[in-house]
Amino acid sequence: MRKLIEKEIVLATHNKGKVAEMQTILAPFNIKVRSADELNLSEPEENGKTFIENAKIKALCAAKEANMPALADDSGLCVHALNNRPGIYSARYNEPKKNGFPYAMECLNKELGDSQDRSAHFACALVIAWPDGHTEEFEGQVQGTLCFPPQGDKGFGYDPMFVPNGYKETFAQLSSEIKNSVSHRANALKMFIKACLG
Ligand code: ITT
Repeated sequence: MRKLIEKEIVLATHNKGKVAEMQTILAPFNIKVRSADELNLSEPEENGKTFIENAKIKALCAAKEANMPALADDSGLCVHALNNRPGIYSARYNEPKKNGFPYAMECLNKELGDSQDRSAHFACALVIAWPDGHTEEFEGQVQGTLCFPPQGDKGFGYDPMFVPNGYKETFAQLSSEIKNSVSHRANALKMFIKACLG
């Protein structure tokens, strides 16, 4: 396991919600965290078959372009009654970037129909890559239940539909402190912090 000795990294993501959460969780550590938008980094094609493969593509591309360690997050919502779809295709499921997440969530709810099983999990693969091509991988999950109609306006993406186990409100209603302590991203970041910053 390679430790991060550099004092500056780039987050290889163009998703502002992810950037905000990752910057908050990494704030107590003494590292300067830059964003991909800030450094004008390109968006490589995500043609992997797993969260880890896609995170690796993004991290390696950003590390080479920025010439500094890059931390990428590939994540998604896995709905159990739909065989874990949309999964790695969550950002492409009914084109939420074009049609909005309310529409994607409505489609998801329609697909579920009258299924009694509303369980789901968010998955997050984190890969840190160095400019020399070395990578380290971490995976986190959070289990929960999907509700409809969506509730709350915090967070991003599918948060208004997702009630994490042990809570009665969605990630979009709960405080960012709670989401950032129990989420898939928080769980993966805790592993990264322990392994690479500890
Ligand atoms: P980058 O590739 O630039 O990181 P992206 O948004 O395309 O940005 P992904 O390919 O990893 O990122 O897709 C993740 C999808 O899963 C996207 O639609 C998110 O909205 C959703 N998602 C991931 N984490 C989430 C979270 O914490 N809350 C709600 N939705 C989430």
